[in-house]
Amino acid sequence: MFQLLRGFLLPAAACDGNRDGDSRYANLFRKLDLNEDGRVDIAELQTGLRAMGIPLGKEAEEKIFKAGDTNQDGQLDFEEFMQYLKEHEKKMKLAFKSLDKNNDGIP
Ligand SMILES: [Ca+2]
Ligand SMILES: [Ca+2]
Repeated sequence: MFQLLRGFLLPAAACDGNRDGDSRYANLFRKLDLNEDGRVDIAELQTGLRAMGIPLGKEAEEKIFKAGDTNQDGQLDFEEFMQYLKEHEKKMKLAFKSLDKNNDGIP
């Protein structure tokens, strides 16, 4: 989990502009979209998380996927993906902050 938070949040702390945020999401999305069809399905999400060293378990992965898939077509498009991350990044940042006791950006 820390690995994800680190790679994901530290660049954001350095430059907090919206455009940078979007390209960060786009990079992550491209990484997850293994067959490059512009959508991430649950298998790609699972594979991606595992490749990043974060096997959350089937149940948690399905929960994330369902929460993100707002039109329930079984795929996450970029918009859904970005929306999900935007909503959850705040929470992740808070969690990260509480771990980072001396505020140097490293838990
Ligand atoms: Ca795909
Ligand atoms: Ca969808």
